[in-house]
Amino acid sequence: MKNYLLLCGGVGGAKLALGFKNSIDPMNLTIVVNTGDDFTHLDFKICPDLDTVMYTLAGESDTSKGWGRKDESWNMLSALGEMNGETWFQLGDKDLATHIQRTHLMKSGLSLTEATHTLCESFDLPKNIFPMSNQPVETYIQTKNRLLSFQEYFVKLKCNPPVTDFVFKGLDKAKFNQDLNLSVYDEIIVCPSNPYVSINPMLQLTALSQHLIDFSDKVTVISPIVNAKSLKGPTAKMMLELDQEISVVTIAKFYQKYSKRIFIDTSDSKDSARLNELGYEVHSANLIMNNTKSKNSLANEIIQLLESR
Ligand code: FO1
Repeated sequence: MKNYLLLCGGVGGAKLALGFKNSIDPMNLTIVVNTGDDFTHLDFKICPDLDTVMYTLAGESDTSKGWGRKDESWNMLSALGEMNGETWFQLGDKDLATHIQRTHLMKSGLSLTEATHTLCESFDLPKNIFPMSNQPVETYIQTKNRLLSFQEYFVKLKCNPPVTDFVFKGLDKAKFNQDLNLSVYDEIIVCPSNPYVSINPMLQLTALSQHLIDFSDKVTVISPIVNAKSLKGPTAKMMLELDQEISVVTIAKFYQKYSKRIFIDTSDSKDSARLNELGYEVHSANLIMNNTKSKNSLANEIIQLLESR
């Protein structure tokens, strides 16, 4: 079995990561997660994408919302609201325990990777989930009038302000996770996550982006655009605001220097020839992962193809 590295954002990426978890030995799977959405809220260190991946792989996620924990209660948030505290970012009681524990672990000196692995252990998960960096990188959204922090844009303003650009702070100090050795991976999968705000922060880390450029034959992109729409979240809306065509072609152009292979949904097959022209080997599959079977079968299709390469 080959060694697989998954580059993963939140909800869409976590679904494919679960398909991989169900299909291969954890020894052969490493999941690197975006931390550009991380922020400090009410003095807690919150890592939404790491938690989405961790909860999803542990079978603990709220699958209807995509984020947070299943069977959640909201007593703390209600009590906080009664005190006129900040409730725009909804923290469930069980989810809050994760943020309390992570903040405590990091204040006592653990790196984000070590804190993530301690949390993974408590969810009976192997230690194969890694933050993209142990140093903070913060995603900001440039809108016409204002530069917004990611969660202000995403949660407080519900992705409403039109986007003109993306800004990443902290890049002068941040390094791609130095606990990982990129040369051990045979195949690198770009999960169906938002290219602009979930994968882009990782591509700002030179060691990773240079590796992807140097080994682009090992990199397979799974499109987050299906039937010319976003699978989830604001990808299509952002494309429109950036004057880009809402299609798999825009995804392919975004990753052109990093990848030579793309999986698109069968509903987008009409664009195959244009993707070939951009230098891609194109594979069609069902990319809608709305149940365990479809998550597993997409992961299996990708694995079967790449094992035979
Ligand atoms: N997303 C929301 O749309 N509203 C929320 O109130 C919210 C709370 C929240 C709490 C913990 C957590 O880990 C994630 C949370 N998210 C919430 C999701 C999250 O902010 C975004 O999905 C990601 O940052 C984008 O990948």
